[in-house]
Amino acid sequence: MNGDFVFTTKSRIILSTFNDETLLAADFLSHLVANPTGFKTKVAEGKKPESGSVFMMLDTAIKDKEGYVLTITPKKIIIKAKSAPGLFYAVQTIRQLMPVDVEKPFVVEGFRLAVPACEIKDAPRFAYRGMHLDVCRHFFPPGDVKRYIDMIALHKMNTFHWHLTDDQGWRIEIKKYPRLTEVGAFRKETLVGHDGKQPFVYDGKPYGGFYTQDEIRDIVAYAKSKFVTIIPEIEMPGHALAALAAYPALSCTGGPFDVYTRWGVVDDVYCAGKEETFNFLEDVLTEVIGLFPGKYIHIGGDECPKTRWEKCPLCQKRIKAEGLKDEQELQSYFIRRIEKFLNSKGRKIIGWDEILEGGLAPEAAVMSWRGTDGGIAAAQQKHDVIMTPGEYVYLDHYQCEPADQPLAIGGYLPLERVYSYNPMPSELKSEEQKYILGIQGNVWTEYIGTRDYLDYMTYPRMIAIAETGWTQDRLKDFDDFLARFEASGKRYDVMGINYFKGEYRDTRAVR
Ligand code: TNX
Repeated sequence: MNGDFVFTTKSRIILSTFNDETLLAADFLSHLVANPTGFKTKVAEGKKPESGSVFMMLDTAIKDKEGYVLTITPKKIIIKAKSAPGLFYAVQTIRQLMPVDVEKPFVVEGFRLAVPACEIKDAPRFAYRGMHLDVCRHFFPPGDVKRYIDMIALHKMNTFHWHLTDDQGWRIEIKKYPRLTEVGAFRKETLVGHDGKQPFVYDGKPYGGFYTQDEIRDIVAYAKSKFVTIIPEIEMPGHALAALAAYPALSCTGGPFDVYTRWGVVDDVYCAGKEETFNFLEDVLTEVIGLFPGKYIHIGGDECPKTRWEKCPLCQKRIKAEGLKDEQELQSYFIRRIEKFLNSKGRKIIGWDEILEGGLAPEAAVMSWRGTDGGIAAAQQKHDVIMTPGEYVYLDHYQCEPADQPLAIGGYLPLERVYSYNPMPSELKSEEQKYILGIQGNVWTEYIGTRDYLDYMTYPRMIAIAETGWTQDRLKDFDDFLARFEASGKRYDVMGINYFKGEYRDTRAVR
């Protein structure tokens, strides 16, 4: 089909099913058009397409929950989808077909908003397509978080995993425990350079920040308007030093502690022998549940040294009383107990793959980060899995030869290698494959302290992850992806995204 559809002052957006959710997709398109053109496309309810307008309808004949059929002719645009997210993804596709100046947040004189005629029938490969952001090692203010969510939505991903607590900072206001943010959200200074290298050098600058509950509610609503679900992560039993600095009685030794100023893994963790620990965490999680409506709560579970538990009389007493074999099983007890609580509130837990050790909690979903073995094992045990292996999707790793790059944690993960990943492990039998819900990229921020550097590390590698989550493996082609990125890169320039512009190929690959 030839020609263009051109948005004019008369264009309307007609919704055949008018409700809060479909309206979000329509409003998003209306705003998109308004920015560079200066005119508002009215949203109205109606049963029939109109010439010069966009018609959106829900269609039960479309099988995939997030799928859509988009038909653009010079006369009109028709979008059909099973549900509102599908309408929204069709709008994001329209956006990608628009001239890049559509991204300008002001009126562009003489702007002709045209989209080429075409028909697109599309649906995602995986139901879970996510990005994680660590706001503990470095804090990113609400505006940066929303911008990150915008990029998730632009790339048709649907989940934002928000890593809110860790040794170096507690970032979420909890009304019942004000010291978590008064004390736990700030550290005295930060290590300079890589950890492990002695003598340690610190920058001498106090650092911190947190989100108030009002800010969190605002961000959750913002994400919802872009069909992004937020999974909050509250780390336990390890990576908890910021909380222990605020409430040292929750540790095995009683402290005192400082919010951590280095990186890595800390021996002091929540005491698994004290009832106070569980009371505290249940109180915290109760407030968290009130803020985040999604079904999953991430409880961490990774990198929890057992050093303190081995020596702690209360932890040892718990091991005996509960008939547990060892400290691994104590960790499993800890997670199961928290799971029971969250299940009783209608929520499900996700944890990092360490939660397999000592036995998985009955309903837990697993994020496989130490390679893919944890994900495979969990799927074989009929547990849901998100694939997020370090060697393919850890965007804190170097993306080209490190020599002339700003400091990063290590590793080597060029765009081509990210793109090459197939989240479905070949080891799984066909009936086990359904437990692989999808893929997620992780951005840990020990060495990422600014928004510019966050952009640099995240894009375009995030886009490769988004495509892997959406596109069937047999249709993926790196050369084609690169060629398309050449064009879409201009869009990110207009958006002010400081994406990496160096070597995208895996120069270490054995070909
Ligand atoms: C491991 S991934 C961690 C994080 C670090 C990251 C650095 C995971 C569950 N734990 O605490 O930030 O490595 O790459």
